[in-house]
Amino acid sequence: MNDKKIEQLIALEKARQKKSVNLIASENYVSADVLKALGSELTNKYAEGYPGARYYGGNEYIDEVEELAKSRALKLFKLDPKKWAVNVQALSGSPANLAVYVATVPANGKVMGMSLDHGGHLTHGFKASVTGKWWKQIPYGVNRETELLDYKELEKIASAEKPDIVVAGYTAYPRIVDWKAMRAVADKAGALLHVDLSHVAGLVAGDVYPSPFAYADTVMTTVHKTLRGPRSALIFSRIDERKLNEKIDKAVFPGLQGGPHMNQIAAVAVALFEASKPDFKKYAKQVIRNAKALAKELSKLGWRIVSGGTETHLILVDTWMNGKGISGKAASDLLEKNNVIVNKNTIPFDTRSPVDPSGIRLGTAAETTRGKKERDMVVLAKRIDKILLPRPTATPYTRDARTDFPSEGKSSKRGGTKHL
Ligand code: DSN
Repeated sequence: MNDKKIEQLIALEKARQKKSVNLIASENYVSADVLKALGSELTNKYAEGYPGARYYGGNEYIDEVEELAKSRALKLFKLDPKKWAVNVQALSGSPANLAVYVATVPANGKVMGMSLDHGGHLTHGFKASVTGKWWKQIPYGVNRETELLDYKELEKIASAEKPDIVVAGYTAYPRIVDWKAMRAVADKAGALLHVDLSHVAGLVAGDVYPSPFAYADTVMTTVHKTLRGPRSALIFSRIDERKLNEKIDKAVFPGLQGGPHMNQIAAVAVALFEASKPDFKKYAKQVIRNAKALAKELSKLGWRIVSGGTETHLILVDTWMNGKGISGKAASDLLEKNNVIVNKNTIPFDTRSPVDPSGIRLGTAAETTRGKKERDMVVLAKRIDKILLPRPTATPYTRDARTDFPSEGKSSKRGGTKHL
């Protein structure tokens, strides 16, 4: 590159990625083919509009790229193109969720979404996001005792509040979501069911996590998490008399965006092609195996795992443990100094602040791409434990913890695990 400064920064970032253990639950490593599409000449092209109806000339091949991305997206999630449509132009998850609300929720309407501190997302109606300013959030969370979704409780909220849309799908919920039960929640209010599948889309594509499509009206997913593609988003919608697909297309363009990023859309198509291969199913299975192995070993070492375990790629660790452990920020900083990259995260009913919460979130999608297996996770858990403890303030603690790994604790339900 002639721009030596940027060339150097890219090289430094590449080296940082190489030397770090990446446990950011929302990150992954794309293939060389995805990178090639991202860095291609497609970035030069303006393509406002949709295939066959563009506002600029010269879109002959661009149209084919977009159609290919759409047909691959529908095929990957086993959707009948007569019943489901997909928009592939949204730039990423937040604008995609915004487009869904613009298309479907009236001004000042209600968005029932999980609170951010329980594992929702900014765009599920959080007050700092425009989705919480233009619409009213009806928040919900997990049960204090089980740290799981309590669908009957959610039904009560939906009945009382009558939201226009119910958002299911989370950023820090390590468990399988009962999509049918979420449909029942939406039905209590006569609301649309919108699923934000971003975190687990790759697991659904790999057939290791239940698909929400039988129950949802709209499904949005980013492409860059477990799906292992570029930063972008897909918005699926049912084709029926409600014309959700047409409204969503209009909300994306011209509602919220101009020209789509066609290099990105080509890279999405490549990632969808890769995710349709048998190897991707093996990958998705291994992602969950690795998460379970990491959670089990951390639990064995005495760390409290929120909800007692995981059924996905992600693990929420209560590092604070009511003051007997270490705060989420301190844990994340300490791990980073030792080249283990995680993010600090609130845990449900957190007593600390989002900037220095009680937990950290770990995910195995990126390290599984690098070929890591269960035995590596055991080593990694020990490494994490060693980095975090002992600290000057560390005191031995015993913590009652619900766990998926009862043999590691003292009793099956709330087995105290000792951490010295
Ligand atoms: N920021 C993403 C995550 O880390 O979960 C969600 O968009």
